Amino acid sequence: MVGIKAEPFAFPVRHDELALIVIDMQRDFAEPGGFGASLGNDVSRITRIVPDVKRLIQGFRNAGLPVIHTMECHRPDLSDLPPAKRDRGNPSLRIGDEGPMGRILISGEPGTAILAELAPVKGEIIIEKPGKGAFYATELGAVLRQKGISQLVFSGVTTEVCVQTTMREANDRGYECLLAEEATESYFPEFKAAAIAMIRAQGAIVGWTAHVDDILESIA
Ligand code: TIU
Repeated sequence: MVGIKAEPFAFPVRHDELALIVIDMQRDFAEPGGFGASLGNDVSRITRIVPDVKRLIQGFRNAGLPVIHTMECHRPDLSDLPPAKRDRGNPSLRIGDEGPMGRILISGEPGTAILAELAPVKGEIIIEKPGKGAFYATELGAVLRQKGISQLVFSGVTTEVCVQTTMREANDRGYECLLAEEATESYFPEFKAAAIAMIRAQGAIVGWTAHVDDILESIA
């Protein structure tokens, strides 16, 4: 078995147990007027990774490997939104408020949708999650068990928030995790760099990191 070229050492890939997770590539994080912008962030950084996320998704689709999309969002009645999350910081619009793309981070609203270029196709799983981690209060664990998945390639946003939180949740559950470097982004370049460094430090304490080209070559 030839592993995927990765840091801190080759990723011991088992193609029949591998899936791609695309974290929160939603308009709310990438477009003006959404949740990310309401927190004061420059959202233009996020759209720059769309081509790399797209070719990663396409590679998994071409290989017949599962692609799982997540969306950070809440129920319209806000019953899954802890007040501590709604009230955190000093956002110009809070979760549930009416914004230019509909209610901020609410399931089914236009702004909550996945970017059109990265939209899921028929048969792909979409996990709606109320937290930063994709395992908390979702069916993700059951879905992966049912599909016999034990290795996860990660992409999406933001690197140090929802992506890293989900990688840590997955790592503790026994999954081997590989982060696709060009297919993830943060509003803060220094946080992306730090997250990549801390994930693969100490002999892959949280997981591996690799370039999109090397991942695609392995599954081609
Ligand atoms: N604010 C921020 O960096 N991220 C989030 O709130 N959600 C995700 O990372 N998806």
